[in-house]
Amino acid sequence: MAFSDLREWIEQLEAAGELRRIKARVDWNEEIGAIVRRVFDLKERGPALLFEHIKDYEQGRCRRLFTASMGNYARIAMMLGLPRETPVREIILTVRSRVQTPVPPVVVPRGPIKENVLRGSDVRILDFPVPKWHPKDGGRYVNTFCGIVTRDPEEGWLNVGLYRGMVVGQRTISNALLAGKHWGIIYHKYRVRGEPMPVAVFYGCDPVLPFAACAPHQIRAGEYEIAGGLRGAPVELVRCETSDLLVPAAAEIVFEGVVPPDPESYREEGPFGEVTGYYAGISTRRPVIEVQCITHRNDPIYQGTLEGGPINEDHRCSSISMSALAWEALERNGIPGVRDVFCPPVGFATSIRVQINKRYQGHARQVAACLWGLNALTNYKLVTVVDDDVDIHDPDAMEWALCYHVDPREDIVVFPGCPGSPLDPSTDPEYQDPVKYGGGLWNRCLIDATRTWRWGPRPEWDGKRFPPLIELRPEVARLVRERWAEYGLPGPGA
Ligand SMILES: Cc1cc2nc3c(=O)[nH]c(=O)nc-3n(C[C@H](O)[C@H](O)[C@H](O)COP(=O)(O)O)c2cc1C
Ligand SMILES: [Mn+2]
Repeated sequence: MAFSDLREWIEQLEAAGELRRIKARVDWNEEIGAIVRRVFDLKERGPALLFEHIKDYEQGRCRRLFTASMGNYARIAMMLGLPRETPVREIILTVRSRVQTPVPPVVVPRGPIKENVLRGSDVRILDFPVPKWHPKDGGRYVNTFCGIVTRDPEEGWLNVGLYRGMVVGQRTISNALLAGKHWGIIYHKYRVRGEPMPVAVFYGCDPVLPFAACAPHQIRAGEYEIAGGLRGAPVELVRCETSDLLVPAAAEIVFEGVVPPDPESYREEGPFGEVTGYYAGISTRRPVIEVQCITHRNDPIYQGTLEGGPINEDHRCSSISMSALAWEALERNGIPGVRDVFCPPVGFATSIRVQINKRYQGHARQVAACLWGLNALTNYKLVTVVDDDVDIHDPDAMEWALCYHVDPREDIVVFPGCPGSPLDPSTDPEYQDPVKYGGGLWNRCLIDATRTWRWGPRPEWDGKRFPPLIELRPEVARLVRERWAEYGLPGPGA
């Protein structure tokens, strides 16, 4: 089930008909971004992409760019070693259970990542085919689908996160290094000591690694262990050349460097076409990675991704991870009757649907209160709760429940003043100010689309709380199913 490296993953995708090699010459400047946008818009039908002929990179150190491999649920199932047709609910349950059994990484003496070691003037970020993804991006974003490794200087644990970063010089990347994220917490400790923070960025490996790196798992010393759990085998790591950080032994490319503590070193970053489908922010001075050493495999494959909306590949990752996280939290906190949990693959799990076997009138509010109390500060803005006969993966069924189970005055509850995402353009720009609020500020909303218990059972409703649901008599349903072909109607007849 575990993929030893990116190349094995690409091979498997190709064998399954899930990959397209683009041999036509394409421009890194907006053309690749535009192609990926169209491919994500194909939704489940969009393939993974390997660009093999990129303008200005025909002869260079790195000729190829891989992207979009998480662009449908079939490939996320493949990543986990599940059949491609696995229902989304099963994928979520698999991630949920595997995350609970982390597997520690192993350190190995060498790996293909050390095939080439570059220092000094050989260190040139733009030797790699980094796209300008969107027309109004402030520059070429090199860190989009990678793993950024840092180590807590006090406690010693390694963090791997996925954070955007823009090329601002031949050896310099300016980063959205936010205080609340794990590398932000670690960076703060280095700054207090007045020391540079060692950092390593890896590109191209078993896809469970970036998948784990972009979810807010709370286990400290986490993402390598979580990735090990997801793949059912330890991740093999090697030591960096310039620090004691550890990176995947079979990664395609690694940038090693430091983030200086001094705000004088900060450089302008942004704007960036973001996860919301809108450009985020004006250009802001932010901490930089100064790259000191590059290691890479022979004929390396660079990996990146396009943000934007409505759906992109990391939305799919978040949809699975954040559903799994929420489901686990609801049950751990003893909330009864949770039957299904799903964040549609739009945005950063901004909307979540929960299906319950309703036990009491306040049940949906209890679900929402639990989700809003979690550390997932920038997720779950909109919570919709339905009864256990409404399929949360079926948009029509959801709409039906919204239409007829919701009294807007009673069942829509706004919980104001919560932490939220500073990227959300529907909130007052004032509320998006991370300096003032320590992050964004959200008014969150619960739609309780379960059938209400405000009034009691009634005799004309067969003693139930709601009028009788129109359902077929089982024997008639069976008869019609059996005679369907005889009627000459299309489809299997349910
Ligand atoms: C393509 C992509 C870009 C991202 N960029 C950023 C970013 O610039 N800054 C940030 O704080 N989080 C960013 N995230 C979200 C983080 O990956 C996510 O919050 C993750 O949980 C952070 O890891 P941590 O919990 O170890 O800090 C991005 C996610 C993806 C998929
Ligand atoms: Mn982390």
